Amino acid sequence: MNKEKFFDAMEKDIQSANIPESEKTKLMQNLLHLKEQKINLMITGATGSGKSSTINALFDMEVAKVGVGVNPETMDIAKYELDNLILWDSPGLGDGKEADNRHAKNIIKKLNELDNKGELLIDLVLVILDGSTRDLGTSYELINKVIIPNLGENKEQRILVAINQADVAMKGRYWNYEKNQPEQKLKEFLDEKAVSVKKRIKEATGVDIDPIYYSAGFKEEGEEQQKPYNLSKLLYYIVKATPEEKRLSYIDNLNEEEEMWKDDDGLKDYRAEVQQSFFTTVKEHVVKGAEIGGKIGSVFGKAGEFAGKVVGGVVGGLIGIRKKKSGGGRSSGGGGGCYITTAVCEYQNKQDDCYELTQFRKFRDEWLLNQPDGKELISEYYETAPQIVEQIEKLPNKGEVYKHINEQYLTPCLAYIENNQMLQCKKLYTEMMHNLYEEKKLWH
Ligand SMILES: Nc1nc2c(ncn2[C@@H]2O[C@H](COP(=O)(O)OP(=O)(O)O)[C@@H](O)[C@H]2O)c(=O)[nH]1
Ligand SMILES: [Mg+2]
Repeated sequence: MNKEKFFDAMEKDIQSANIPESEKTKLMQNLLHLKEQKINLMITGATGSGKSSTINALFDMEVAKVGVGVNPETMDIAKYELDNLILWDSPGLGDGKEADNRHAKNIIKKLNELDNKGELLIDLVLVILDGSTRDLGTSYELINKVIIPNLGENKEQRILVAINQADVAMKGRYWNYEKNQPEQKLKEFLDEKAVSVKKRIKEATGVDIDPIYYSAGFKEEGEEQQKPYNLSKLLYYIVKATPEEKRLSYIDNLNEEEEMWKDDDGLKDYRAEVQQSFFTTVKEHVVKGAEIGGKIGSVFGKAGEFAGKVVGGVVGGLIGIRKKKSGGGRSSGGGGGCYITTAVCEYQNKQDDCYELTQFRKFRDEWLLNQPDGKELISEYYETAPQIVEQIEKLPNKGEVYKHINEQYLTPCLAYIENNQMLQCKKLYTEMMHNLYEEKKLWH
């Protein structure tokens, strides 16, 4: 099947956007630059730890080209190419002395390889540990002696450690198969395991790594598919650790089965976080230098929806988050960029071009943007506001919450703007964001 690609959707959006040609040119240049970015992800770990299962769970492997190594020295490392996403599946240690020596040599070589720009080829190494084995000795050997010494300068930024097979970490006990999640006992066991792995690595190398645990799930002949657990958390870790410019290349290649991404520890809304990461890349690297500011959502509406469909709910609406939810009536969210004010106004049945929204947008674009910390504040706002609104929308008493926000913050802010007390307005708005962000944690 020939899928439409995310970059193509973005390109179409740019071409048909209602913005000056000069801005289109800039956006296209930025987009072309991003299109050339390749991610090289190495996945390593002991044979049987679940590398293949993990790759299959995360990515849409049907289109993967398998690179067959002809060179006996590199034959052990399998290469998969999914557009700009390149996976290197490399055995870790534990296959006997001779094989281990060869694997170590191959990994070291790969980690030191440079791309055609003279930069390190491998962006990120994901080390997979088998959570069901007690003896992680060879894995520590792999991490502490083979990988970490060969990561170059910013070691912490190039390695992730993930403990797989969380379901059978206590031989299947305390795993709730119905809910597909660990019971408290197993949770504690896994948390401790993560802490002890962290400690062992820190002691041996001084490098700080926070391992996560998950289950890649599995399918056995004649049995029901066991779904992954914390797969979205794993993806969140991977995306966050990937250089910003390269992140969009994941979008086209994620596993489209929504079921795969559903079960996780719920400590964060991982899918929303991933979505935010992609959004940040669009904002910082596609829109860079182009004067479309608040129009970002209206320009990339289609690409946003497209991304939502393509990745089976992982990315959700991406850029058009608010737009999508409102079923088309709202050009606001992305278009206007005042998520919270828009939500409040909408709740009061006010139009997108109402007096309040217009004032707030003017405040943002004509005053705040020109303040030394303005850009940063606005950028932070784009990161957090959609999440806040999304949470409020789920609350049974959202009307009360909007009313409270309006009385406590927006009305006084508007009064400040009218009196030309911009600094006070900024102060109160910032305070509101901070408070809502903190309160949001209590809403789950
Ligand atoms: N119970 C359970 N089994 C798993 C999980 N991940 C992988 N497996 C099983 O572990 C075995 C080895 O997995 P595989 O992906 O081939 O490991 P690789 O050698 O590292 O590529 C297979 O039988 C998988 O079905 C998991 O999360 N839970
Ligand atoms: Mg394998």
